[in-house]
Amino acid sequence: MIWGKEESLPRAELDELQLAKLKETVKRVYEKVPAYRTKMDERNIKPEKIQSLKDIKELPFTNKKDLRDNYPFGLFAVPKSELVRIHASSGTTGKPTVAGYTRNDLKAWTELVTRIAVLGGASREDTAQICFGYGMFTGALGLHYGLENLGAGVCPTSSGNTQKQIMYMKDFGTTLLVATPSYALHIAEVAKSMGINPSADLKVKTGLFGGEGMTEPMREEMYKLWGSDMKVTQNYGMSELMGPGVSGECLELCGMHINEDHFIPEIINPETGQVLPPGSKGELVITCITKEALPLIRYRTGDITCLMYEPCKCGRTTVRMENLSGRCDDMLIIRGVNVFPTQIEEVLLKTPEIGPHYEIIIDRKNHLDTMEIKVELVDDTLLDSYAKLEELNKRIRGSLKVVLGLDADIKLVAPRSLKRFEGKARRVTDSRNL
Ligand code: DLL
Repeated sequence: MIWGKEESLPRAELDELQLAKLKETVKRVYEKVPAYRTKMDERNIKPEKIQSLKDIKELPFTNKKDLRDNYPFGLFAVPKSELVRIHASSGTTGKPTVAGYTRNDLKAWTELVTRIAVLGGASREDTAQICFGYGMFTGALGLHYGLENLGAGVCPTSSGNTQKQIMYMKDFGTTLLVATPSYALHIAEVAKSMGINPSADLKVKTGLFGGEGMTEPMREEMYKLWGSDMKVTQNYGMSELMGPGVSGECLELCGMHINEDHFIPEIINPETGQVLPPGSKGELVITCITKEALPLIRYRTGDITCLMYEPCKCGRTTVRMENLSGRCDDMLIIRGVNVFPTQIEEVLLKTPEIGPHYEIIIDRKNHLDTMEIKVELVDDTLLDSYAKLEELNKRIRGSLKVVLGLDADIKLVAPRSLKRFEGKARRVTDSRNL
């Protein structure tokens, strides 16, 4: 099933629709948002300059700093009285970034998340458990309304209290799980420690995961724990842009379909700001073309991906974004080498003796960057053999060296000894600037 007719429009029709909405949005922000008017005037761009989709590159970028400088509501294009919901993204430094929604924005958001749920194989027959934290985070309420709109039964269990989550899962016959991928793995692990085999004793057959990346080995880990017949997809979004609902994988698992009738994506070189041709990897930039409250223009997401325009077997014509390689600001520079934590994860999770939990600790000793990676053994069997542990340590180190060109100090730790996360996992500690 395809939920929205706009998901399978011929490209020419989609272009036409995008251009009309882009023109309207640019005119509106120019008239209603002083910060945009100033930026556009500085570049001598009037809304009439936008005559084709290509002209989007004339418009100024927006970034997190613009949102912070205009905290909380300065970039909003409607008066506060029009807002019916406000969310915020915590961020790690400074003020949060704030997102507001009018009644129409909420309607659109709900529809877009329903599309994402359908893409991932959800149906009205599902009993869905939302294990994202309810609160200012957009994940929980976003998925909640999208799934209700589809007609699924929604249990807002929120995050945490994992044993109780599992009790509900069992007693309610939950069939669909919404969580960050790391929390989904943790739930399965706790279930096992309670004597419950997630694939045999629970009914969860669909996982809609998002809010953080899920690499392919991590997806394999999901199949191992939750059952090989589970539909495991991930979806992407950002609070500033809307929350979940920007894009999601279909069951063909070949990238995340972007809801292009609401968002225009571009890929730029993060250093020069230059727009890159289709197929190139770079920073994702998104323009919101239907939002009433917060229509961000050319928002620099900081996320690294590439766009794929070839038709998808699922029948949708919307462009797909490759699963993220990381964020521009996730990129670690270690002894001059650019390293994304996802590259490390790919190597680790291909090693059968270790589980999906790890910690990367970067430091500087005697002016030299050091990288320590703590990885957890899957089970206790290796702990008795020093020789086997040494062999494993060497093997992981060797594989990392091949992929990263860097030497890392590997610490193998006992099963279940590393910290677990109920929301987004934080696996990297960079102590160099502390
Ligand atoms: O994480 C919105 C969301 C919630 C999307 C639930 C999907 C499901 P923020 O808290 O503002 O919003 O964080 C946005 O999270 O820029 C990415 O770096 C990261 N992120 C979100 N989804 C994915 C994903 C929500 N599927 C930031 N893969 C984004 C990789 C993701 N990273």
